[in-house]
Amino acid sequence: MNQAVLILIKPDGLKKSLTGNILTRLSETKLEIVAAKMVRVSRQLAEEHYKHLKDKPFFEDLIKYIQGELHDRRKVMALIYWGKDAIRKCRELAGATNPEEAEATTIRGSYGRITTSGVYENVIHVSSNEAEAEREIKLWFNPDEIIVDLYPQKEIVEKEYKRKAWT
Ligand code: IDP
Ligand code: MG
Repeated sequence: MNQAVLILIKPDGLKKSLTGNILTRLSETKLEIVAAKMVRVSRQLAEEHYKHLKDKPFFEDLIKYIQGELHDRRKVMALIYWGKDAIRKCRELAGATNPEEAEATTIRGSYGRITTSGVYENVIHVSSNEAEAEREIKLWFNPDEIIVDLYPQKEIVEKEYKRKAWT
């Protein structure tokens, strides 16, 4: 069954120059990358992405972490991988949420750490199931940024829509 999954290379992954290593590891899955971009993460986007954790004691630190405030890198790399069993394959490669518990051969086991203040710096986000993947992909991407049609879409005409153009 073909699935789409949202991958984020988190600010610690970018700061440690791990983008190439992580993408190389993910290429073992033989999945197809169907979207990729750098994103400056607003507080609103961060809170919406992690809304299932809103009541956790680490929520505020998590929001700061994904916004890059702990690493002086205010960006993440967002990608969509697509193909057979994409979620299971990517989550297996990513490893456990707690980087100290993640198998040493996984991405989080290789590159993650827990800071002295208790932040799980686990370098990568991977959607946890199909419903979450759809919710997250629709949050992070517009349909025209994805090179396949993942979900039903419509055409809209926006009047007085302000955007930047090349001078
Ligand atoms: P996942 O990223 O493996 O799907 P989630 O439970 O969805 O795990 O948690 C989202 C993120 O929140 C984790 O990747 C990690 O950065 C952070 N997190 C989760 N649990 C803890 C915790 O107990 N302490 C600190 N940070 C946590
Ligand atoms: Mg999760």
